[in-house]
Amino acid sequence: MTASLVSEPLDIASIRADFPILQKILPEGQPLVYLDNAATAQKPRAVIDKLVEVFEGYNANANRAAHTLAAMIDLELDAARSKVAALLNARSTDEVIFTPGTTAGLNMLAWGWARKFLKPGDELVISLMEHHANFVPWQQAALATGATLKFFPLTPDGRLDLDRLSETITPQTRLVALTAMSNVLGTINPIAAIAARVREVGAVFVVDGAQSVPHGPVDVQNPDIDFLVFSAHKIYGPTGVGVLYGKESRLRELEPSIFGGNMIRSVRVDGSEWADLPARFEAGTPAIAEAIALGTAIDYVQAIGLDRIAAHERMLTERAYAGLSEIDGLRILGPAVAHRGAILAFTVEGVHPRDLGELLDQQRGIAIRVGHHCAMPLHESLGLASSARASFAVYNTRDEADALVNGVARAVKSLRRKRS
Ligand code: 7TS
Repeated sequence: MTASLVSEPLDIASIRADFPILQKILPEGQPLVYLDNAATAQKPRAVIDKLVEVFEGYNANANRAAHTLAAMIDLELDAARSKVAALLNARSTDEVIFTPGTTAGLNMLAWGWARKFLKPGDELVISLMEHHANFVPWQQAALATGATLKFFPLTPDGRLDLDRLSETITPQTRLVALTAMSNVLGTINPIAAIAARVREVGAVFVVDGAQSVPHGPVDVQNPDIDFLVFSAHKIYGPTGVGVLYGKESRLRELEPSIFGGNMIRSVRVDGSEWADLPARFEAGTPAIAEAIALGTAIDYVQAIGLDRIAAHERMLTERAYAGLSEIDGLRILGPAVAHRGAILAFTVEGVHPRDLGELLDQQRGIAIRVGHHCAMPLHESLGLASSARASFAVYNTRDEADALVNGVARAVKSLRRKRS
């Protein structure tokens, strides 16, 4: 594959043609404007076709090859694992564990690492901008072990406050778990600076890549991180499957937390021994076709180029940010565009986010998310119960960014008129 040129604009029309759902006309007669990509991304034809190919062509259980179909499925699953390893720049496919998703991966770490190693006096660092999936498992691990849950201070505009890095991550810190990109504030966190401090104190660094991996290049070796989790469904792949990347030395410390078939070397009546990596952390039948189709989704984004995807989404974000900022009483949560990815959450004075979401959907076919976006502590710290959120993907257009801005402006006017 030739190196992609960031400066070369993407052919969005041909990208859109790859996504059957984007051709859909909604019941009210409008085309779909899908701006809820942070919740889940739509699937290109190639991913949908891959699922059909597996189920029609060579469906079998995995890791049991004794017949032709089983051998084919194992080959395909191995190929998908290699594609994930290449995407992340992992040192080996043994460092790639298929999981049911980001939430499952983080729970595996909270059970298999935090609950195994933490004791009273130890510190665990997260932040208030974490999704509940990167919040509750650590909170519960801290409660169970007596370790202290510490919060990385945020700046008033919603960034991690690096001025307080050394007092936050200290020699007492055993584990730091942070999102690479906030699913509400859109903040892109300075993973390299944090990784360097985590190394200094000898702690473990867990990166929640659910929102970052789909939107730009990632390299687990640079900066050097221990664990990274993400979900296939946010990177144009199927639901039900995700990835736990772990540095081999860390995976060897991690205790399995789900036991059963495939993850054992031997089982005796008085005890068991675990299989080697990665099988040790893949008990039971995995989401086989879905994991294989994740490989296809990775091919899809690699062919476009993650750097070009990032550049296109940045253009959309800048445009929508500027337009929304003009609307009277509208407040965008989080930092300036320079520090954020393709997520814009906002509130409007005197307008309930739910009413706004309903109007955009019904009158304009614009799908956004409203609510607390599984980040209740963050909303609470901002004095909010909920917000409205638009989030972009590679197939979104300039016109859709404008439709969002115009749609919000008109909806706000009409909701305010109704109230007065
Ligand atoms: N971490 C982050 C940063 C997320 O945004 C999400 C999902 C998760 C973890 C959990 O991923 P899952 O695939 O295991 O569910 N975020 C969202 C969202 O913002 N709207 O819907 C799901």
